[in-house]
Amino acid sequence: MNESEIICRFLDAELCVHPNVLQELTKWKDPSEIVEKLIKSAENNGSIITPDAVRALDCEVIVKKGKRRLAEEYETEITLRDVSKDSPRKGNIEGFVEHFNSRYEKGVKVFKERPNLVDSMTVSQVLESKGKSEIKVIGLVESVRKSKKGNTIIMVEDPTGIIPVVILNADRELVELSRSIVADDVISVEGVTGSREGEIVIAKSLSLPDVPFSMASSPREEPLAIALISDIHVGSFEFMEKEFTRFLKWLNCELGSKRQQELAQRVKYLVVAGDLVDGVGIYPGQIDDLTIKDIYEQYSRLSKLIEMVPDYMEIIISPGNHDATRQAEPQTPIFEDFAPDLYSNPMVHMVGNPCYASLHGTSVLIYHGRSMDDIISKVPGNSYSSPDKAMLNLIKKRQLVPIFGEKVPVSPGSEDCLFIDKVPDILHCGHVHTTGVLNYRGVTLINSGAFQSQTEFQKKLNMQPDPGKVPVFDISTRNTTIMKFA
Ligand code: D5M
Ligand code: FE
Ligand code: ZN
Repeated sequence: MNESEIICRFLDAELCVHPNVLQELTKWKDPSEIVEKLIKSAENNGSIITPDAVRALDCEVIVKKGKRRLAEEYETEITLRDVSKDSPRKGNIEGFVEHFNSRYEKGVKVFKERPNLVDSMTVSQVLESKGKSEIKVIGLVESVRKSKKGNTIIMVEDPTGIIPVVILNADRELVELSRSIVADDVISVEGVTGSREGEIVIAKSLSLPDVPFSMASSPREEPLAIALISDIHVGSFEFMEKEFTRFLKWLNCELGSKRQQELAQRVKYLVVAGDLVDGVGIYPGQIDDLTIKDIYEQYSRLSKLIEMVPDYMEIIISPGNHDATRQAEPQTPIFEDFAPDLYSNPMVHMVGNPCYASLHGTSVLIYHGRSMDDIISKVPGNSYSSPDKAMLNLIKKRQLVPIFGEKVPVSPGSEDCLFIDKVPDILHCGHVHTTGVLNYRGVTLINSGAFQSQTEFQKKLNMQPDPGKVPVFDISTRNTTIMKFA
């Protein structure tokens, strides 16, 4: 019903309508129901429909329901780059060689954007430089160890050779920095060569590819927001269905304070970073922890919940280690046969893990975050209680899976598509079931927690999840609000 249709309907009923009421009515998706109610209520109450008449009818609830949400007024702007499709995967030794060569090349490219590293040398050039001289070199870390005297030795290699880089114990600042360096990091070293038993480099400074200062693209004017979730674990005994339903109600602007509902009506995008269902056969004894033991039924239940998301939103779904797709990263999207109802939902975009999504000009790098288990257990100073700080390692190293050969299986390809070649506005992870938000040089690092309470396994490990929270990123202010549903 448009404005003139509304006026005509009231005129037919021999009624006039106050301009403020008319203005309100035209904002509603389908005002016909309320127009009829107003006509009926006016039968004994005079001939003008006033704002008071609307209030007297107590139809503000209907008003809210029928009203077009702010996010509905905006056309979708979405582009996806699913890196699992970037380069062919090769599961052989040659594939791994190409993969790590590509990691090195991508690292060099980032470093060479810095004016002071344009003239960096190759390892063989360093080995050939005679006597004591100042050098700059970029390479992959082959290993990190302590010498007998307690100095740190990092073996740095590139396609031309390998050289030990020594960090003297006295250099406390550099020692501290080196504690976060792991094998296969791409690093740059500035130092001096010293030759006693073969060439070595004494490091003066070390750096990771990192993020340039002031990377942030200019914020958008649209008053839209992105809600970020992960680790729903439908099918698990610990899936928090009540809290998840509260989240869905909030998305529908049916729950929360006025301010919270104002935020809800600006949500245009919902991003899900993996572990949608609990899956089957993920860990020994899991069967005893499942309320839904059939994976098809788990996805079917999840799809029903996802259908409750308002229809003007776009939903991007990326898999995690509990989902039905290959386990090696980059992961392909959840297989269609397991989740047909997600594939047939027109609001849903099924992508791989990781994936770059540009949502109204805001770039989101979605990665489930399995590598964070290794970061937290191997790199000093990281913990499950600060997932955002653990994510700092990923963005500084510009690598989603820094540690190879531990918890995360990697599918090698001619390109290392786990290297972060485009710095995103948001890096979104899940997996560790704790929530955290951190701003780093214009990049917002967000871990979206979970909708699963503590499992038996996590109890044994004394892991404390922090479930039922949803970070919501405002694209115009770049602020993140954490909504709590637990
Ligand atoms: O993982 C949720 C968190 O719990 C993540 O940090 C790993 C840890 N976790 C859960 N189950 C296991 C097992 N069986 N071994 C080691 N670590 C585990 P999620 O991917 O949701 O299971
Ligand atoms: Fe999970
Ligand atoms: Zn996980």
